[in-house]
Amino acid sequence: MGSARVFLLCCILAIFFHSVLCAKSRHFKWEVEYMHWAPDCVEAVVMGINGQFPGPTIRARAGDTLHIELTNKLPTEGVVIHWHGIRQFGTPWADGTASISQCAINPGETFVYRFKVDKAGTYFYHGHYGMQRLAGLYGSLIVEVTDGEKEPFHYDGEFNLLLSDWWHKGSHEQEVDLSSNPMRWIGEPQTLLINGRGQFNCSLAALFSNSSSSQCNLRGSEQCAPNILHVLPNKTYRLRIASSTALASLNLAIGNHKMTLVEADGNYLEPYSVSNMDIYSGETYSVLFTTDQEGSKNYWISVSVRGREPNTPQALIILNYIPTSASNLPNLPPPVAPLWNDYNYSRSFSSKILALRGSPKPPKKHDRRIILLNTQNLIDGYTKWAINNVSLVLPATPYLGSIRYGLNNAFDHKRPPENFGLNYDVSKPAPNQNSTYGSGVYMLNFNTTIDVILQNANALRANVSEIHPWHLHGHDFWVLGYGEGRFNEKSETQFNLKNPPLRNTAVIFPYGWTALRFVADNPGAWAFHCHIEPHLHMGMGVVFAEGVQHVKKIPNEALACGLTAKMLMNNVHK
Ligand SMILES: [Cu+2]
Repeated sequence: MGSARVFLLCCILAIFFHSVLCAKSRHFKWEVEYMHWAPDCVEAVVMGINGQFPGPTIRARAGDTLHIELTNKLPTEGVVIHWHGIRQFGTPWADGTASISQCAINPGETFVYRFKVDKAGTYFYHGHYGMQRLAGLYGSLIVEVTDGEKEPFHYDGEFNLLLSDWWHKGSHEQEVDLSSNPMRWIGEPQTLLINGRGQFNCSLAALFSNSSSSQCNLRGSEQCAPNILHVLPNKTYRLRIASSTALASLNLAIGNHKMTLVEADGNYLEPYSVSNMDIYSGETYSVLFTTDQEGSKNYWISVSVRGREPNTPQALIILNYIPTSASNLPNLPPPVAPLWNDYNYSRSFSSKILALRGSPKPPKKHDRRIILLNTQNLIDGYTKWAINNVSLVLPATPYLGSIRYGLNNAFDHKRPPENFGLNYDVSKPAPNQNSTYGSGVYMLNFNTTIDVILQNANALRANVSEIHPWHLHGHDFWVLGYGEGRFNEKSETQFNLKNPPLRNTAVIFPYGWTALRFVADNPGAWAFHCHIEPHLHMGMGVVFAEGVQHVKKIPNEALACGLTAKMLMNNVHK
């Protein structure tokens, strides 16, 4: 019997006997809608899925195919959902990026996201149109190892923490604020949320805080009541952590407990023991901790802001040792994060994240190196972020369709710049702060090795340089290294080619550079952008495309806008 037949037979058996021999298809029907909710005890309007906020958690096994039938129940705006960290091999139209992989789904319409989750790990999903992530469109996506496979570590139980930040001002007003002249910055979030829950007008740990905040008086059934993690003594637990924040960089700690990082962005790490950890927007982690502390007490898990002067209280939840009552508040103060601007601490933390021994290694050499300068600029007085002095404006026709079908005029055909001026001083505000809008694409030769050097610089104001976590769609990249100041050819000696971690998100520190390497082996058009949503909204991103001629037939539903819609109509009428 041929292997194809064996496979077919196996699948048929699987369907009949619910056997676990083959990968499964998992079907979901989702409706996205606005709804009233009180994520931080203050009633607001959030974007929910099937009446839930955050959206439902998807659990699947590596190799499964997900079918998510997404209906847009928003009254007047489009929607898409991006499956963050899933590479979409063979299904680039399911990446869920408006104007890049597909047309936004119109109100009342349905789009089916059908794709394979090929690699075990901790992932999440979120809106990728306008500022819909800030509005609350996100949820967890967890891919377990295939039956019979084992993780390279042991644990007795697991918890899932989806981190986000929350503003009381709605996302539409925020969008207008950011696009105004002068720009009105959205400011720091009112509340940090863990699994969509936080407390704005009270504190779980008021006992220990110097502020005048009152002790929360929650019964546990409120929408803002914290999740409590119930654990047994002397066991090892896995915490799956994902940050969907629109802005905040975070630090997480568990009172009195050490944590061991074992997975990041769906790739295994050399075990790394820490007492607290930084988490940037777009990153995911798995950490292990052992409940080896005094069992008659409970402990705080705290999440704090880093990298920006904090104006948001810590988010807190309780680690409850069974059989101690969960209503006994911990008697020690919640763990405090390192100082918000202690970047040496952040750099040291990030540079110790390394791939597990035996992980795939990067190619030794690159075929092409693209250097991307990150600056804040002005265009006709409007404040923008720009990459090599080009601020990204997304076109009306998604790139995937326009490149695949050779539709000229869908976007700028001028090649975006590969580098920036030799004399540019990254430590000072730019002498010429003006830049331009652009929609050009970095066309990558299929199967070549690309180095990207992200170069940070001074923003518009003197002595200001911000953190930017960059996220690549469609690929994982190796993080070859971080450095300070301007990257030059000698900086290459600092590259780690031995055990660099594979990630899909990597941060650039103030005034520094970060070097990434990836193989352009996934036919499609892919966003690469700062994961801080207001920064992306202000133009902080680029688009890569490779091997688009190898992309199979794109579903018409992904093309029903702009020039591709015209093309479809002409084809029908011919
Ligand atoms: Cu940014």
